[in-house]
Amino acid sequence: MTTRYFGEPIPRNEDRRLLTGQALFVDDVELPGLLHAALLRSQVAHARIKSIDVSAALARKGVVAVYTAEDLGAYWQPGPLLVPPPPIAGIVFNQRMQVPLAKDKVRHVGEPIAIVVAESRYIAEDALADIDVQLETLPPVVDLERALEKDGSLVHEDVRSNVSAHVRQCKGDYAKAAAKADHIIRRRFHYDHGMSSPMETRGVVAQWDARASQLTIWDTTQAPVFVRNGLAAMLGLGERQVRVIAPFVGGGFGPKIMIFYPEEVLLPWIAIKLNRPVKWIEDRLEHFVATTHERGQIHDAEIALSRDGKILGIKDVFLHDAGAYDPYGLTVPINSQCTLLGPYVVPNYDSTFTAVFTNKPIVTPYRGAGRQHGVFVIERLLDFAARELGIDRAEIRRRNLIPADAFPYNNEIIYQDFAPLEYDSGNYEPVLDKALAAIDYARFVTEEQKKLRAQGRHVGVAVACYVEGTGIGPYEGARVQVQANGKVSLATGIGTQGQGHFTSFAQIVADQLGVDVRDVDVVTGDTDQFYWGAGTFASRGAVVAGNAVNEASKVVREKILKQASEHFECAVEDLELGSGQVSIVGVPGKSVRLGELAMRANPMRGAVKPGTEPGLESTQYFGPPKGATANGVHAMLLEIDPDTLMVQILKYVVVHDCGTVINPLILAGQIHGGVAQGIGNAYYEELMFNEEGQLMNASLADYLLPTSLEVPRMELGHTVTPSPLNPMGVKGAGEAGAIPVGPLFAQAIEDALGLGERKIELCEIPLSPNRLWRVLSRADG
Ligand code: MCN
Repeated sequence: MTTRYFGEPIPRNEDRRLLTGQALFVDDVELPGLLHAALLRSQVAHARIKSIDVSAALARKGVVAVYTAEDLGAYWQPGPLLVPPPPIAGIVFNQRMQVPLAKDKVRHVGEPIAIVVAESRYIAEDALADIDVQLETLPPVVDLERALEKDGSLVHEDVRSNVSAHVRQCKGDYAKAAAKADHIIRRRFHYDHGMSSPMETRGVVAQWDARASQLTIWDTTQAPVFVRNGLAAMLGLGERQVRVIAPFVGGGFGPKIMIFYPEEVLLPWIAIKLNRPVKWIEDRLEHFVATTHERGQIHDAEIALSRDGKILGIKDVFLHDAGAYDPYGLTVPINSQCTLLGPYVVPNYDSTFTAVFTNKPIVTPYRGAGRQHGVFVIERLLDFAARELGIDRAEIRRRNLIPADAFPYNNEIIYQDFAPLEYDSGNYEPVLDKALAAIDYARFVTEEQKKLRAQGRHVGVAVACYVEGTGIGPYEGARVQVQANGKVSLATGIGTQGQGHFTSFAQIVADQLGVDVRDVDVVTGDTDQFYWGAGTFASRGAVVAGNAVNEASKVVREKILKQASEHFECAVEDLELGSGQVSIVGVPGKSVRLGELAMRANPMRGAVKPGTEPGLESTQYFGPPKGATANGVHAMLLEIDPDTLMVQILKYVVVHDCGTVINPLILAGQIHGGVAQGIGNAYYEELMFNEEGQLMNASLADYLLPTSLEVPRMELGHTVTPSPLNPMGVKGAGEAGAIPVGPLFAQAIEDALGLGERKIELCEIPLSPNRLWRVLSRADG
């Protein structure tokens, strides 16, 4: 097989449609008789519902229906979970799920109480003000530590505490290791609540065709098959009666998957009940309070080291803010717990977390899915250790890297997929070397920084390492089919939200079948096109769906060659595929086009020969035994103005190993996007809740997203350690950019301002200029 496309920076073939406004998004769906929905959401964080009177809203002209929990009958139940955790012995997990409309209590600002359906969104919004809800407000649980105080307010009374989950994982014997240590460094770290901000907010359109008994849903979901299966089960329909289409989705980043949102449960039910199509599009304010959040942890961590800077062990006790319900009260903090170990040899580890219910929006995975928090803790501990032991920051990292001959490397604890945390492969030192060389680290710390200081400039350097578990199961499938016109169609069940799947998957097919990459037509995210697919999350598209595409293409390739060998009456070995045809090697003019072979493989007459399958097509599945571990190092030169505390990134380097690369251009885009989000989460974005649980900055005027002015050009480098766990050797890359940016900022700012000499340490994220000013003023007394 010649690889004309695999590994090449092919421009994304979906971009023409996106850039010329041709791509369909959920809000573009217009249907005859379309109704519009708006939700009445709780204005308070914690209250008992005494009564709801919707009569005035119903009387408003143009209002078609108003529903509360009481109207839903047996349908009033939480939707299923995408990845429910298996029961694990010895783990406390008080899972509490959100219902579509609150009945007895509201538990966070933004929780839906009622839904109005009207002839227009304007009328629906106006009618919300007509609904009379009587609430008895309760003390809100906002602060993570106070949430655990005895006799305090309870988010879920039946749990009898605000503990959502409690998990301890150990490796070796930390206490013994600490007793022998030359240095023990303890610190407290805060990583605040945050959120994703996709360009397209969430949205659902539902249509019921009563004559065909067919429900069609356009949804901004990252997991259309999961939504189809869940709705079919909840509505008592056959799976074939429900079609879910996730058209182009303007960013997902995690929160558009994992749970069934109330709107996804309500709109299909309403469409059936009213026998009219209905649309709901989330507005930006709703996105701040009604789409799931992430982050919010407090770590008390300590690291034990030998005199020469070798890690002997780490102990970490942390609180994790689960929000009002905890569909993933385990997954996110387990990610933090595991990712803290990083690329380092940590012989002894003792980590305990308590996930806590609070009256804040629900926390689910968001790009990085809690890995940032673990990386922040270990990377900061290593910085402080380097300072205390008088070892260079890059050097202390190098001394502790897992050596290349130690793989597969078992970390002896359980990972987010509830399987043992084993790194399949890696070669960490060259990644570090490459990053240090690219940032010119040695010269900067020995010469350049002093020169700049002498000129009155405050420039700091930082380097941070991470590993990332990617490409976990369950399996994905793909169907590859050569059409009579010679073009190839590919269908997979995962959705796509901007990751370039239309191109990278086409590259795999094009190389296997010897066709032009533009002749591969890729369909994702439509349950009628492909029956199975868990969805796009955990950087698994390339590993899981990509390998399914490869397997299906390989089978079609074999079929093509067999068909052509019969056609030419020659051996398969004498044939080659290329330019959309099969040719006999060394015999000019002896070739047959794939379209013709496809027609021959689908004869209009005759019986199917025993042992053969008609058609040049194949459906294959791939599910890896466990996740593939990617790794990387980010390095940065940052200048800060000591008066205004505004920063400028002078240079940003990412060296990354995600195994074999399918498309370096797409990969670069993924890394850029991830770093941009990381920069936002590290420095600009801060969700500010007051003591009442009200989000005080729920607008893009007050919640600062980095723009193209704040996000620098990046220098990217790669090393390639193929994963042995899949035939293509790929590892995921979609989240990597976002993971180590927090510690990088903290380290660079400390270095630039010479905070180490003033004994000031930055142990919290986000580090907005305001926060930084508070920390510095506190330290200066
Ligand atoms: N890729 C590659 N070579 C590799 C690995 C990946 O060429 N060795 C390419 C893939 O073929 C794919 C892209 O990079 O086109 C991302 O692949 P992968 O890392 O497998 O990630 P997924 O396809 O599973 O996408 C999910 C991942 C996650 S978890 C989040 S969150 C995220 C992300 O991707 N959300 C995104 N990137 C995003 N990008 C956009 N624009 N929008 C989002 O919502």
